[in-house]
Amino acid sequence: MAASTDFLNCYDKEQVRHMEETCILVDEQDNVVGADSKKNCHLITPEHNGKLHRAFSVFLFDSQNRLLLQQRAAEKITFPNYFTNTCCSHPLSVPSELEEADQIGAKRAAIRKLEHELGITPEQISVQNLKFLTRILYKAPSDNKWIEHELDYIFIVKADVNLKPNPNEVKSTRYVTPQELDLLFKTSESENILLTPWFKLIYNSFLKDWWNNLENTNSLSKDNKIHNM
Ligand code: DMA
Ligand code: MN
Repeated sequence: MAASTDFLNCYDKEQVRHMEETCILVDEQDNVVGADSKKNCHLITPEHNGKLHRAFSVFLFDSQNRLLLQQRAAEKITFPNYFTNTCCSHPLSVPSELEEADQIGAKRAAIRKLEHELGITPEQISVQNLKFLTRILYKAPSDNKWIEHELDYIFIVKADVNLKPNPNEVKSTRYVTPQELDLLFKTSESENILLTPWFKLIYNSFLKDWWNNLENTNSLSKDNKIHNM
């Protein structure tokens, strides 16, 4: 058995430890169908191109309506050094994060990871501050070993926060206006700036509309659809 995980030796030890977390396996309608390790959920093997699992993505806007971006740490096993939205991860297969009413399980996971990745303490953002918008389904390879295949819950939050990024997770952070983000997307190829595939999908579909309605987030209705992207 030990030999089968030897290929993980080339990665950061802390990130390899996180690969033992237990993610929630779902079908394309978001019904829970099981649980498996973060490693198995993201690994490309002869049998599986990853395994579809539940995830979340947070988009945090400050009081000037700027979006907080993070650049993933070089230590990340998937999508290292990529720029992306504020915070992403997975609810775990534990009772508190499996709870589905009001997307509370995914919200609890988001609170946990906002603190772990960015040092945003739960006193600064609570589950009540997270607004659920929609779910997207997508698949995107990171390299020839690792892949994302997720049913991703999207949350927005408006808050001014104190950041204390965890260097094992986050290389840098930056607040952007819509114009600055457009420029980042336009120049990303020529400037060799990496952007995560899920952030690209959301930028190209929903983000403008959300950004235009931040003053009245109640006008952004909660969407029961799962968008297959
Ligand atoms: C996974 O994010 C979730 C999405 C929406 C891509 P991640 O790779 O940052 O997860 P983690 O922080 O748990 O490694
Ligand atoms: Mn994932």
